[in-house]
Amino acid sequence: MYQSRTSRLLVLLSSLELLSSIDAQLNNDRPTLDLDFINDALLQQHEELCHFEWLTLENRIDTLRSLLFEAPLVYSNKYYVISKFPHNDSVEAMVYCQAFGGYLAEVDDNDEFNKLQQFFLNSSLVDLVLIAGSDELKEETWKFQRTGVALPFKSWAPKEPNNKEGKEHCLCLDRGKGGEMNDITCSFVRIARFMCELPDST
Ligand SMILES: [Ca+2]
Ligand SMILES: [Ca+2]
Repeated sequence: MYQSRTSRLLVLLSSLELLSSIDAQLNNDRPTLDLDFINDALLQQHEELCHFEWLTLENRIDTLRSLLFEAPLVYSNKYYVISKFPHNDSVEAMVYCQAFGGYLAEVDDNDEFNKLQQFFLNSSLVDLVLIAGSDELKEETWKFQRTGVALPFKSWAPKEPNNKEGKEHCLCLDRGKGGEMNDITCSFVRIARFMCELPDST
């Protein structure tokens, strides 16, 4: 394989050599390649690539964020963003949030809950949105995954949490239940998205 590729290259090179010597002999008016032009074009392209790499790191992060998340809510110097796609499981959702310097949205008090609930209900695309909170380690003991701290605020929908089929150990806001809290499975749910809380919106 290597042999044949090398010999083909040699044939090609010698053909090119032959062509250029014929070209030199004929010295005719055939158009030739404008090497200066090609060189300038390549240089310009290179400069543009360098420019992109040096100047747009923040822009690229912003672009990526807008590709992955709906427009944010800004509240108390934080961004809250809802994903445009479902998560495979809650761990994956947490990794996405971490990648942007944040974590799954943690509801600390009634004010924050009201803001997030309205934000969620106003976002037309989403039926369920995963937020921080799990009772995976101990049933009915709800803690933030990131810190292990007990949830300081809950606003369960009627008849929730119901731990349906013994499989619901993650926390969401549920549009069908007025945006109140519901326990859901931590694994893939087609109609679910996730909400990240990203500190330092300034
Ligand atoms: Ca449960
Ligand atoms: Ca439930």
